Amino acid sequence: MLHVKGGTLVTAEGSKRADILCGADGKIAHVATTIETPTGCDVVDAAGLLVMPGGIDPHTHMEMPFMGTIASDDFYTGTAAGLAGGTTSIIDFVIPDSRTSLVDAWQAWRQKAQKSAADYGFHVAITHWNDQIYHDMKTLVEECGVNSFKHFMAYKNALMVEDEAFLHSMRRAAELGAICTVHAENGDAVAYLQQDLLSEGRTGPEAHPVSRPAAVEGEAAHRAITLAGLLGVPIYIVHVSTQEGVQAISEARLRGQEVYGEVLPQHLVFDESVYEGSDWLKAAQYVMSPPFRPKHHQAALWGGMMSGQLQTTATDHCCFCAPQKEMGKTDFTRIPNGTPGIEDRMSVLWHYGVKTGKLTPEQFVALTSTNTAQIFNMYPQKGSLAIGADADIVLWDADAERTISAQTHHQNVDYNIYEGMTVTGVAKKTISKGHLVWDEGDLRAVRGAGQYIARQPKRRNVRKPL
Ligand code: DUC
Ligand code: ZN
Ligand code: ZN
Ligand code: ZN
Repeated sequence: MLHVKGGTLVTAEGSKRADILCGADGKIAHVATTIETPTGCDVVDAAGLLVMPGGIDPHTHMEMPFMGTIASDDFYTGTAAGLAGGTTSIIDFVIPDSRTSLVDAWQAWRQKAQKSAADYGFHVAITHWNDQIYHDMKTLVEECGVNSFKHFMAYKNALMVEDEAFLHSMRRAAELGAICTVHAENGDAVAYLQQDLLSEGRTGPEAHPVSRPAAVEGEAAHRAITLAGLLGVPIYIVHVSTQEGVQAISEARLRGQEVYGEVLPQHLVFDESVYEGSDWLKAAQYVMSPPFRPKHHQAALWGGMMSGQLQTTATDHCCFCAPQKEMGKTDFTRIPNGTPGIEDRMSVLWHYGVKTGKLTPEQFVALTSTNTAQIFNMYPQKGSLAIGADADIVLWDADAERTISAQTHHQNVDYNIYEGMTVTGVAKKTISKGHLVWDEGDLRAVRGAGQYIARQPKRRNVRKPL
């Protein structure tokens, strides 16, 4: 048992002074203004700290096989790093190859994730369509605790889904009470522009953003929303990075369509200038998709979060070390796409969002935890501080500073995109299922302590089709 004493509770609904008692079952046993410490119960001093639901990162790629290599953070190192940054749950992605059934792939990912130090769930990627997939989706939703599917409109000749298959998948998911998520970039256009650039001899990382301009995301976001609208089903767009994307989502929501959008903190902080300069590796370290954009897109992303048109933040945490990035030394299209960041999401969002006055602490909780729990139907088990919820809690020091560096981070990767950045807002202590796993610099993550989050289907208001 753990008594979190003397802190200020912050949830998506509001803030109040209160104590929390975490039970031996890993759940919140009691919440009250003052609680008497039961005998034999450890006390965690939260005086002067904000006590918030642990972060949920709904978009990570631990040990993901991708672009001829495997992401370097595995389920243990990646989730442990998350705990050090206040994130207590992830939703990762099962990426089936064309020879493996969805259910077998899900099983293989469950196996890999056994080493997780924090709780985890899975979205399952649908890359094509056939009768077996139709049946497997039902098994996944009804027997495997999967209530979301992923679609890549990018990565032609690899993960890219055709529109017809996407429609089949969206209809099937809605029938089952699952939600579809989508990486919105026009994969045909990207492939075309990549070839164009290579044929002009533009082989370096500075060509990467040129091959995936904002319009490529805008078109795909519009198309995904239109296709979902044809069927009257909800859609969740991952890593929205452009004004065009925000606009497409906002307009659809104003029409009454159920559309959600996710933001990555790195898109709020970095712009396309990261690809300039003579240091090849440094530029390659920022190669991810969607790429970093001209600066003006950041205002649209902030506006979307402040107004509630964008609901979640994630990291797309996908680590590749220098030798992996160097696979694309002579051809930018072969640089493994991905940036690390699970450990830094909450601090970076607090520093640039709450400290600047753009977001309230309550909005911060909504954006880092509660909205995700609600959309993916884990609420109130996750994303809340209610009695009976999982005791996943972060004790936040709103005034402490830390300087981010690969020298001190816990992510299994040899660089940090935020290297040298000093941020205000630090996870002082993290509690996972009632256990203190991060205590002011002391990481006590336990390999295998993380449990699978079986997510139930959610019957949604299927709207009238367009
Ligand atoms: N984008 C990345 O940068 N990495 C993993 C997959 C993705 O869509
Ligand atoms: Zn059949
Ligand atoms: Zn993506
Ligand atoms: Zn991703």
